[in-house]
Parts: sequence; structure tokens; C-alpha cells
Amino acid sequence: MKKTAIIFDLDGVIVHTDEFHYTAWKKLADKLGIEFNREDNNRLRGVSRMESLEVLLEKSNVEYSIEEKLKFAEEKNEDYIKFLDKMSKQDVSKEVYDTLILLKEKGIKLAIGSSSKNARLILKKIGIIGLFDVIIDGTNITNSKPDPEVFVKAQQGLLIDKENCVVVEDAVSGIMAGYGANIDTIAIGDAKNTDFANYKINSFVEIYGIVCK
Ligand code: B16
Ligand code: MG
Repeated sequence: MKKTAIIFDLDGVIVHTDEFHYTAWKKLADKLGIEFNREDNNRLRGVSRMESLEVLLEKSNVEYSIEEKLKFAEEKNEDYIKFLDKMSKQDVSKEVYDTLILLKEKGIKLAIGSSSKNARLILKKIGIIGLFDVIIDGTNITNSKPDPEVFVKAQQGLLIDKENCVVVEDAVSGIMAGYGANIDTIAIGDAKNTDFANYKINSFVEIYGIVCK
């Protein structure tokens, strides 16, 4: 498959902020006396902050008001940002960095398609914001994954036809968003659990072989 542009998910693909999300949600769940494990956390991948909270609260017997829910989401985000504040260039693996550079050298356009409102902060912290031609994140969209909006906007921003783009995702919701956008998908991590992905990879460097050969 030859492609001229790649739209990357951020959390769980470029960087392992998915662990920070898990820890911050777990802290809130413990406080509210709600059971929350890694399997529950996989359901939050690619899903917006408020929708994630609703998933977490599914196991609660208490009906919370909108105000309380907004407070919980803010609390979780404050805890999450404490982790982001400590991030630096060290948090991008050599494999991810070298692959991105290699792809750029081959003339492949690179974009980010993330549901996170913190995506730009993360990219700045890890020092790679300049590598991306287009960034669409949680601040640019109305509907989060599995809605295709984030990837359609990224593809339109790239000014490259859908057939020549590919999405890389760690979330089943993200693969469904790519599928809905009619853009080919590469699944890594938890996203390999769906058969809707066009390709499944075990490590980031494999993207180069798929896109450039
Ligand atoms: P925030 P991605 C998503 O990012 C995360 O996977 C998901 O767990 C998170 O709830 C969502 O961003 C919103 O993040 O609270 O920072 O706005 O995987 O689409 O890059
Ligand atoms: Mg992700």
C-alpha cells in the first residue's frame, strides 16, 4: 500500500499518555468507590473526557448532577496535567522519533487526529509539534471517535485524497472512526482487537514498511 499521508492518533500511538489517563481516572474511581480496571480503561481510548466519565460512572449507583460531573472531569484533568507537566523529549521513544523522521524524509505528510484537548500541550512538551503538517484535536471537533469527524478534518487539512491517507490508531473507537471516514487504518495495541482495521502491527516502525513499500 503506497500512501502519501499518515494521520496519527496521539495517546497510545505517538506517546504513552494512555497510562497517565488510566492512573488519573483510577484515582477518581477509587475516590467515588467505583471499580475500574485496565479493561474498563480500554473503553475510554479515543473517547472524549466527558464521555469517558459517563463510561466510568456506569458502575456507580449514585446519580450525579451535571455540576458534579463537570467537577469530576476537571479534577481528573488536573491530575492528568500534573503528569503532562513532567513530560519532556525523553518521553518519545527512539523508535517513534526515528520512524517519523524517516517518513518525513520520504516526503510523507504527517498529521495528528486526536480526541484530546491536551494534544498540543503534549506535542510541545515532547518537542515534536513541528513534525506535523496538520493537527486536529479535541478543541477542533464536536464529536469524538468513533465519529469520523477528527480524521475527515485532518484529511481535508492535508489536502490529500482519502485513498492516499492512512490512520494509525490504538483505540477500537479510532479504527471505527477511520472506517467511517473511509480511510484505511493501521491498528496497534488494543485496536488490534477489531477486525475493521486494514493492517495490524506490533511495533511503530512497521508503519514505514506498510506506507512506503
Ligand atoms: P483529554 P487520543 C484521547 O486521545 C484519549 O485516548 C482518551 O482516553 C481521552 O479521554 C481523550 O483523548 C480526551 O482527552 O481529556 O486530554 O481532552 O487517543 O484520541 O489521542
Ligand atoms: Mg489513542
